Amino acid sequence: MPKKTGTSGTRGTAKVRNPKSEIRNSPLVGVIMGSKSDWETMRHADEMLTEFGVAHECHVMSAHRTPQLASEFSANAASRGIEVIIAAAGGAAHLAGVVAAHTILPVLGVPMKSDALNGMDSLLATVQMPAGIPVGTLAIGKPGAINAALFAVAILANSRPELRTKLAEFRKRQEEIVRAATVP
Ligand code: RP5
Repeated sequence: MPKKTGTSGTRGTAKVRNPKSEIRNSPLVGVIMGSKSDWETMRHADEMLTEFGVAHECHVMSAHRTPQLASEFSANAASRGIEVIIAAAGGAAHLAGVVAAHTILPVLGVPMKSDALNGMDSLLATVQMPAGIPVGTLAIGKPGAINAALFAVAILANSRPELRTKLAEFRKRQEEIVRAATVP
């Protein structure tokens, strides 16, 4: 059963994930997605941010179904203390680009795997931003969701030594798992 995601990003009633975060109590990362149907993929970003103890929030909002909400959320994110936005969408996936147009915060785009074109449409719509308004685009689907969270952690770690240490430990654990792996 997917966890509940709110849509009230600009109204101060959103649930803060990881409220006991040792990094900070108010959201540092805003994770938004075009549809509730994206949550099954984007919960992996939520889980990774939680693993790193980064306070964040998750919302459903759409560039085409709720354009005003998406614009307000992006325009207000920096003043609310958010430092990175992760935006996921599928199909004609313009959410990350629209968000990036309204903020100078770093925006990471995650293309969702679509039924019609297996996510190629989402990938191209997210990655092919004309020069001037960048969207840092990750891989299609679950790997992109996980890496968007890790990328956000890396950005935040520039000014937070405790996060830098956690990221280095994460890499070390990953390396140890691969080194210890055997095949039948
Ligand atoms: C996009 O359309 C969403 O990001 C989603 O990936 C896709 C399909 O949405 P639903 O029709 O499942 O709500 O806006």
